[in-house]
Amino acid sequence: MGYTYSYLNAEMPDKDEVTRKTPNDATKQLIKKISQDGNETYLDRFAAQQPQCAFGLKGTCCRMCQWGPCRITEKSPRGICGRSQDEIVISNIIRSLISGLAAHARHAHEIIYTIKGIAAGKLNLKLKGEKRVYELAEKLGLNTGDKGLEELADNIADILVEDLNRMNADNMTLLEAYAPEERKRTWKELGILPRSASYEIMEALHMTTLGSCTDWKAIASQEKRSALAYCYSTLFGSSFASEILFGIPEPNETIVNYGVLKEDHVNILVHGHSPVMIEKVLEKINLPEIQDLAKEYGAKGIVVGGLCCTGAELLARYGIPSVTNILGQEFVIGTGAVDCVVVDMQCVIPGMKILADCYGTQIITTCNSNRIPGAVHLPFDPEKPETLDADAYIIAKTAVEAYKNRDRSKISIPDITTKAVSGWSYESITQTLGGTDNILKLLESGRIKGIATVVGCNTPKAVYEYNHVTIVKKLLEADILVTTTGCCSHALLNAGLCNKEASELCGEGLKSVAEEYGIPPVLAVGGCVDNTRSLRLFITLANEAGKAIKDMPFMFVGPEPGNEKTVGQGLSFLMHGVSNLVGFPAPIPVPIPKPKEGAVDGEMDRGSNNIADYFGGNGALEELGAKIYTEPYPEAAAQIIKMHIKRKRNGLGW
Ligand code: MSK
Repeated sequence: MGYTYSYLNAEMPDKDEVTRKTPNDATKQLIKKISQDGNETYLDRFAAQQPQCAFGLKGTCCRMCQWGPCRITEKSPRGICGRSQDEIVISNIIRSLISGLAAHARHAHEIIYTIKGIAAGKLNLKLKGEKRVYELAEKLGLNTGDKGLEELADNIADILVEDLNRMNADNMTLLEAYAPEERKRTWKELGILPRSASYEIMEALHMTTLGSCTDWKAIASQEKRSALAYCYSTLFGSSFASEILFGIPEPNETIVNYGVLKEDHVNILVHGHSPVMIEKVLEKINLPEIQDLAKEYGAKGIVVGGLCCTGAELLARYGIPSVTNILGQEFVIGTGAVDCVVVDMQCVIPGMKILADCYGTQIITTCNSNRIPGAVHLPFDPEKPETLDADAYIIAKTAVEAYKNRDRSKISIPDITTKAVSGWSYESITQTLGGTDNILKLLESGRIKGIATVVGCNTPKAVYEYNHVTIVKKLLEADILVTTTGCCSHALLNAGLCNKEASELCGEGLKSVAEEYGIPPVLAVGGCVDNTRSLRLFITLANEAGKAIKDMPFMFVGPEPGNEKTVGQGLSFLMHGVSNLVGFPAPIPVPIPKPKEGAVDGEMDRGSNNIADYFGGNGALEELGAKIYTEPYPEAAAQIIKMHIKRKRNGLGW
């Protein structure tokens, strides 16, 4: 029996329901095994947290000063300072958004300063993304002259840093270079053009602290400004910088899922978001002496597997098998076969270390922002990179040495692997499908009805991976092409939906396209910052059609929202006119219909509140041409997406 929250119009699953309905059999096996081993996971802690705080779930708790906390009820409609529900709810949302913005900015900072370190000759790494460097140089109007690759990359890095840090009112350079003209006009009219990540974080915190802004609409405008800073400084910034550093990925075939781990091999997992240190560690793992060391300890070899977005990036670039996502990180430790997890930044949950201690797994942290007590810590700092090579060597050696400490009585690896094609970039999608003009023809003819980017985290509030997989299967049946990133991509990869044979699950139109062009119907485009690749595709296709994006049959879908970073992901697309479908109510009171006063026939009044009406009603629609739909039940969610795409096609006369 799950947990019912009537004031959210939603139910949440308990452990039994997750075990029954989660789509990956490997997960089912591991949930049972970990329980039998007497250990707990997030599922047990989620149960212990029930019932969850109604004020927190609705966003009506204010902790932005030390007078409170204040909670909004019918009896107390204002906080002690006089703040209303609207001001509190929108302030909570913007604070989530800028936390996500700060996380992606930190990611961008590490990658961009790595480029600068290479250009300065301080880092023993090579730039692999020559193509992206020259494209960006041209797009940003740089004088290439007789500059070498490193110098040009350094010039670009300076521009990316400026977009992170600008304090004056100049426009953001990447936004100017990549945003559609129609949108730039819209944002200018709305007065929401951002300065930089740092400035908008500062302003958002300033506006929402005690005694600052009490106009919820002004805070909503700052929300939109911050979302644009998020999109163009930290998503585009991180994604482009990674491509400069590691190259633009190419599609590759590989094997994924828990069964890639091998009992008689050293199993090393890599986890997080910023794979600079890992790049070096991989180099060291391949050294003959490290391979020999593994054999000395009795292992037949070394397996490297990926978790979360570092996993998604390595899968995209090198075909390194990915295993699972944020909520699978405890399950994979429960195999008892993981010798070491090397983590960099973000989405590394404390529960993983607790479980690692139960199964004798070594954790190594490589980012000063992500320290974990009891873990070996060897941080990478692009501004002090002198020890990078030596540290990477120690990490590779420590990981291999952990094999000899493994408790062999607790090993059980689900024998489940899945074939997948990954590594789709903006370039490879457009080239493989015959160019943007041809993709447009496929859309117009209806062989592809629309494109949905289905992305994001997992949440304990939904059956693990069930929403991701159920929604996408329904979209494929309806001839809707899917792009995916991040934790959602792991669910879809493991479910076999990123495999060419998944064309069998598609409607006739999409099936024929997948077979003709040799693509899977779900294109895994990388880690969460690589949502830019789908956004660029939407921008170019709309441009090719001579339409605004808001008129095109596209949608952003976040079926299992979890991290604070997801707020900005959805809003980035919303700002461009792409409507969102979110799989669980955001911390905004849900407008629940109420019996009409004096009505005798059960007639209801539509429920309403300003913030829900803005994002899910006419407010955002009138300003941006897009809105946010919320639907926790995946079958109903798929129906909403199909209807949305159909409406857009009707509008275009397609
Ligand atoms: S790892 S941000 S849980 S997608 Fe990027 Fe997954 Fe969300 Fe972290």
